[in-house]
Amino acid sequence: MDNSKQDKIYASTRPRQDFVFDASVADVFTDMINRSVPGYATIISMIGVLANRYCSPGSTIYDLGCSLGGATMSMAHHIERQDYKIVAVDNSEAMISRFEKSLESSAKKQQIELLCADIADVEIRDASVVVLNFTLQFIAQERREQLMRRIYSGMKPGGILILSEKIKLADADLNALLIDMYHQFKQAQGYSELEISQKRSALENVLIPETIAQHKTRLLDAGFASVDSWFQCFNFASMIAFK
Ligand code: GEK
Repeated sequence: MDNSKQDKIYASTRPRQDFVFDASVADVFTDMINRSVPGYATIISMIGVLANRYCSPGSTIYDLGCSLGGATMSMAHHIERQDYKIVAVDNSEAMISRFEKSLESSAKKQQIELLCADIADVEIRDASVVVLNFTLQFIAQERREQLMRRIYSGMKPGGILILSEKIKLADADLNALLIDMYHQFKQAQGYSELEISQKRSALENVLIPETIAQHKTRLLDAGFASVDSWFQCFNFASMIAFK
């Protein structure tokens, strides 16, 4: 699999269409997410470190919305114990088939189960670590609360949820500033103004960001004992919640 292809999807003018995780996105996804999510590499590697710390004997780890398996593979490489498994889920056939292919030659494949499914339909059981790395933002807002409750009830006491999201800020001026800084970041990553604006418009109805306060309230309401963020760069953040 060629994971190094450059993302040129929005480089020339194209009719406005909602963003989907199809084959053309899956083909360039590694490049796309690295150049579009500030701090992605740091978050991925810290997910591995956290998973090693919280993975308990015989437990299951869930990577919900796994795409090509960035977080799954980081966890598999960091976790020192052997008595665990990772269930990696994505509802994009294009993502799962590419991830499956890349796993064929991996020494970690015994540890990992791939599911092409909607995360709303996956039973969460005996989970010590649950990862939602930039996935919840694509779930309809009215479905988020129930998902969090299901995740919470499938987790072991002492387990952690890692939730990374594009966020919005309550203050309109600060929100505008962070979006602006983010667009400068994308330009520095080599994206043109046309690419930035076409992608933004494609994501408008698809990626619905919330404030950190909204996420915290939902997680606490779902039963989590404590929640805080451990990473933020511009309007991208990652939170940890303890059961
Ligand atoms: C990473 N976590 O590299 N059920 C299953 N999967 C879904 C659903 C759903 N309902 N909705 C969206 N997805 C990855 C990056 S990308 C983030 C995650 C981004 C999947 C979707 O198919 C896509 O692969 C992933 O969630 C979001 O650490 O592109 O900004």
